[in-house]
Amino acid sequence: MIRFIVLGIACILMVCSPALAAELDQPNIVLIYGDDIGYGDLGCYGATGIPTPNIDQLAAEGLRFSSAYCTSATCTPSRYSLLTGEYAWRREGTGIAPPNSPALIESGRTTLASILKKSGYSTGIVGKWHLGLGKPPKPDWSGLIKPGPLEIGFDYCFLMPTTNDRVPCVYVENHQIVGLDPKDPVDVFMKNPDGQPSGQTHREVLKMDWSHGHYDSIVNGISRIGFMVGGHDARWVDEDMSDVFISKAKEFIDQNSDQRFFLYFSSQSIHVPRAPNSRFVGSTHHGPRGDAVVEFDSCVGEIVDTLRDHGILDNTLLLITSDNGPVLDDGYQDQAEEKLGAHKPAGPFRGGKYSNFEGGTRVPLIVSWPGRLQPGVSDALISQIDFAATLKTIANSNMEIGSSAIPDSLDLSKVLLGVTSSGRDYVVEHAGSLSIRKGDWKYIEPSSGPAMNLDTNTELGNSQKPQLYNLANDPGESKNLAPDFPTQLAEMQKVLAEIRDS
Ligand code: NG6
Ligand code: CA
Repeated sequence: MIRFIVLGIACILMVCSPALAAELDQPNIVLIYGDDIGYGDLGCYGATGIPTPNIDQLAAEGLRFSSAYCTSATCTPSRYSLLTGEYAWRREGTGIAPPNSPALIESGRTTLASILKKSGYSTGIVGKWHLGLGKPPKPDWSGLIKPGPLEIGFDYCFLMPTTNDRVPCVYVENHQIVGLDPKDPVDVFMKNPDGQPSGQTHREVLKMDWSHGHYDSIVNGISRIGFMVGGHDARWVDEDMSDVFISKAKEFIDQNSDQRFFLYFSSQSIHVPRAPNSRFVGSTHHGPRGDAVVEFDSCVGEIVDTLRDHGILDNTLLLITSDNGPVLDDGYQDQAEEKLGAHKPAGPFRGGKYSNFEGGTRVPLIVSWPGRLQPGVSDALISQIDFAATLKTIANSNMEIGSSAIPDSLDLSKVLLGVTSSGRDYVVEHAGSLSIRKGDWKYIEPSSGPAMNLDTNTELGNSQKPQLYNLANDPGESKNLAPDFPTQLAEMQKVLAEIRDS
């Protein structure tokens, strides 16, 4: 259903003067990527107990998508697909990257970043990476950490290398750990190399206790996945991480405000361990999980203010979305479940992070280009797999790319800018299995995986039987219609098989 009258940018471009057209060309692009933020976690998607005024304002003045998807129900594959335009499930080894993972995207590959760089954009990433760094067998943590983002199209990077619950708990700027004392080199192990205190041996000293996993090295009073040695002066403080990332993002914008730029702001919020700055503690009744969403919203506000201060907000396309669906207890006892109340992190959808159900991959997507977009809600089907081809068009790139580059990415620029609400015919979702949504129908292929992730208390949507749901009247995927609609089922299976084999 089309819920907004489409005027939008195409009309402006058609009637405007060449000078204005040139001005509209090549907006700055800021992609704000949340971590584990669910469909229902933002005010503009129905959350009532978590104030997100900055995002809500962008949504009110821009476009809010109701059927936007990340490609996978976990981080690494979603991020891989986002940058490469290739479904991660086509590639071995693109699951959740461990602390010492070497770089997963080969140097020189065509990516969203390299396309924009070749189109004249200055390109930067600030925040979570989680796509591996360095050459096999593992990164040279105390030396030059490469390849990484700079080898696939970014001019600048300031990274949390993996996740905030994994070692090494240090920032990497371009090819080196920030603030590393050469006399205290960093190394990373999966077994305790030196008998150091851990979350298992010294549980009583932790400021946030773990619930499953996360019981190795203790950094900033929180035990993590994996062991790190060294780098004591370089270790991060979780409560300051958002401020650190925002200050680096501002620096990048300051330095590039007189030229086109692409900033991929990849927040750690609201991944565990959730440790928002004290300014945000208590800003919701939902404990650290809710407060971390508010901190994320504040970061969005700071980026918008910085763009406005430079007078470039009106020529900046902002995208706000998330890498996978929500989770409550992802390994730390932070009262996310106890303080949930009536809040529905996945909105009307079933499952969450790790799940084949819609909660795993249906995510918020807000698109803002102040003054350029007709405000509204779009029900178009769109996936983050499409960002590469879509932003290539919006960046007015003439770059010739081979057929093997960004192979699964579709140019949905008209959808993203609200010129049409006719999006993808289908979208592939990936968790333990593959699913496909086509129109209102959703098919989940059979699998022998467990029905529940017992650690996180998530319904995974795995079943040995094929599942078919009609999302129009059953968004919560409660009634399996596969036995009743064999023709529809066969059609969905055929389309998914074709995509898989293509
Ligand atoms: C899981 C971790 C979880 C989280 C996830 C990655 C355990 C028991 N669970 O393996 O806490 O780190 O990996 O999250 O270790 S993601 O958002 O980066 O995909
Ligand atoms: Ca994530």
